[in-house]
Amino acid sequence: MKNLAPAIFPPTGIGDAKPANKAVLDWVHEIATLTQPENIFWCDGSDRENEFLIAESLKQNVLIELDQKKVPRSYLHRSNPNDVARVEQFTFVCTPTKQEAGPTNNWSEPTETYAKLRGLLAGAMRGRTMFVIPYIMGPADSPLTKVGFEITDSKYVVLSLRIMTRMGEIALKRLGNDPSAEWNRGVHSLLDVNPERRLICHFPQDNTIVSVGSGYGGNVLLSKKCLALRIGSYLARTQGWMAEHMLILGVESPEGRKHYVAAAFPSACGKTNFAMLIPPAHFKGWKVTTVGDDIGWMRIRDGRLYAVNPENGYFGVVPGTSYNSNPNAMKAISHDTIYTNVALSDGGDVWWEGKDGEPPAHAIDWRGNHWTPQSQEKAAHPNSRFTTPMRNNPALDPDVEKGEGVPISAIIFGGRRSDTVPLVYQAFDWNHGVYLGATMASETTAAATGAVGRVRRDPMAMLPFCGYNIGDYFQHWLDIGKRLTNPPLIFNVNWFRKGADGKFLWPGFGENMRVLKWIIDRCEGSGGALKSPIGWLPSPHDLDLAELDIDRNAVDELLGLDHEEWQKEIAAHKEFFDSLGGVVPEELQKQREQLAARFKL
Ligand code: GTP
Ligand code: SPV
Ligand code: MN
Repeated sequence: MKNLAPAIFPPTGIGDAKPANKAVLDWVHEIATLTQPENIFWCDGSDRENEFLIAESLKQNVLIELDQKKVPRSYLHRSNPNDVARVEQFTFVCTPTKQEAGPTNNWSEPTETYAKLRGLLAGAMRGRTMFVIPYIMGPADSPLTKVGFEITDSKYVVLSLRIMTRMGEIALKRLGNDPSAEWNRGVHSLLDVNPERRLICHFPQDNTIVSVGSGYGGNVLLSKKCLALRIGSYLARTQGWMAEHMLILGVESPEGRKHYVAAAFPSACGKTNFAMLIPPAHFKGWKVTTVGDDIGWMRIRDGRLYAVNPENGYFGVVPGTSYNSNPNAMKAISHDTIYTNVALSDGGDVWWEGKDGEPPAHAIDWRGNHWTPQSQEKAAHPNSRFTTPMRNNPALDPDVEKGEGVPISAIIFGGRRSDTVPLVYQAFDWNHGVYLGATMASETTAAATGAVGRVRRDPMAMLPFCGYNIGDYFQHWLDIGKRLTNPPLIFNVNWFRKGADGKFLWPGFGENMRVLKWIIDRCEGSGGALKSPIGWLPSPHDLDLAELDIDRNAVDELLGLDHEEWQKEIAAHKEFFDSLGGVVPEELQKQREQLAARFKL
C-alpha cells in the first residue's frame, strides 16, 4: 500500500499543545493504542504550526504551490479521483435502534459498527502522524457553542479545520478540566482512500463520529456535516434548539432598518451565493451581510429565534463563481485559500468553469492531466471547492461573533426545480411553513456522489444531515413553533425554474435581491400578495423589477401555478410521506389534505 501520509517530525514548540482534560487524554490514548501512529501531534492552530504544516504538505504533494503573487498564501489540493464528494450511501447513523435513526438514514447497530471500525482502524496510522485538533463550533461566548476534538492522519484536514473552525487554545479553555464536560469525539483516518473501506459513522448517544477511507470535504471535516448537523440536530432536539442546513444573512435598508433571514437550500443550490449577495444598482443604499453560508444553529430567546453560524470559514462550490455572479466570494478566495480539485493554469493560477475571462489555452485539470479548451473533460471537478476564512468576506456581518445570535425575521426554503414551484411564495403560518420545508424537493447535484439532476424530496435541505428520525424532526419543528411568540415568517423560493427553451427564467444571483426585498416587505407588513392554494403569492407588480431586463411572460411563468403540475406535486408529497412509514406527524398530513382541498375550491 502506498504510504499516503508519512509521519512528520516538528521542531520543539510545534505540535505539543497537549490538553489537560483527562477524558480527552484517555480517549487519545485509546485511539493511539488502536491506530499505532508513529507520533502524536497536538495542534494549537497557531501561525507557526500552520506554516510548518503547509511546508510539509508541499513537500509531500498534499498541497501544490500556486503563484503567490496571483493568489497569496493559497494552495491547491487534489483529492483522489474516487473521492470527490460526500458519500451518502456510506454514511450511517448508529443509534441503539433502527427506529431512532428513522426511515431516511442508513442505520447500523452501534456495537457491531464499533467492532468493524476498530478492525479497520487497527494499525491504520502506522508510519503516520496522528494529529489531535481541539476546536469549537460557534462564537467564543455563545450558549450554543460546542467543543469538538478531531483525531486525523490527514494534514489537509488540519489545515482545513483551522480555516473552518475556531481551533486551539479557545477550545481547551471552553472545555476546561471537568472530565464529564460535553464534547464531541471525532476520529478520522484516510486508511488507503478506498471506496470499499469508506464509512462515515455517527453515534449520537456517545457524541462520537468515526470516518474512514475518505479525504474529502464533508466526509472528513467532522466539525461540519457530522458534528454541526447530524450530531448537532440530535443534540438540538434533546436540548430544545435547532441545527439547520441554513445560510444566515443580514439585510439593511437605506433607512438603516435591519432584518436577518435564514435559508435552507440543499447542497449546491445557492446558499453561499445568496449569503454573499450584492444588490443590483437599482437597490441603492441596501446592504446584504453574511453571518453564515451553510449552517445555522438557532435557539429561542424572548419568543424569537436567534441564530449563530457555528463555522469560522466557508467550504464553497467553486465552479460558476465569478466577479459577475459573486464578487464577494471572488474577493474572499483571492488569498489565504485552499482550493480543492480546481484546474492549475500554466501561470500557476487556479481556473474553473465559469471563472471570468477566457479559459487558459492549456492547464492541468483536477485529476492532474493535461487540459485544453478542446478537452471533453471538465478542467475543474463540478464539486471542486474553496476553503476560505469567513474574515476574508468583504460582506461579513459585524454581529457574526455575537454569542446571543441574530434575531431571525424570515426562514426561506428553496430547491432546484425546473418546473412546478414558483419563484417565491409565503406560507400561511408556521405549521404551513413546516409543511413547505417537509415536502421540499430538489434536483440532485455533484455535492454528493450519485446521479445528478434527479428530483428528490429533501426536507428542510436536511435529508443527508438529520441525525435522527425524520418524523421526530418534523415534530421538533412543530414544537419549536408552539414556543415562539414572534415566529419568523416562512417562505419558499426557486431560482431554478426553466422555460420551454430549457433555460433558467430568472437571472438569479444579485437579482435575487428583488425576491429578498419582497420577503422583507412581507416581514414589515407592507408587501402585496394574492392568496393562492399554495400560499401567499406576489403578483408581478408586488416585486420590484425596475431596471431588470426580463420578459413580462417570463415573470408570469415564474409566478404562475400550473394546476396539473400541482396535482402531480401533491401526489408526490403523499408518496413521500407514505414512504416514511407512518412517522409523519398528523399535523403535516392535515396540511397536505388542506393543500389538496384548496386546489378544489
Ligand atoms: P453547499 O456548499 O453544497 O451546501 O452549497 P450552496 O447551497 O452554498 O450552493 P452555492 O451557493 O455554492 O451554489 C451552487 C451552484 O449554484 C453554483 O454553481 C452557483 O453558481 C449556482 N447558483 C447559485 N445561486 C444561483 C442562482 O441564483 N441562479 C442560478 N442559476 N445558479 C445559482
Ligand atoms: C454540502 O454538500 O452540503 C456541503 C459540502 O456543504 S460538504 O462539506 O462536502 O458536505
Ligand atoms: Mn452544505
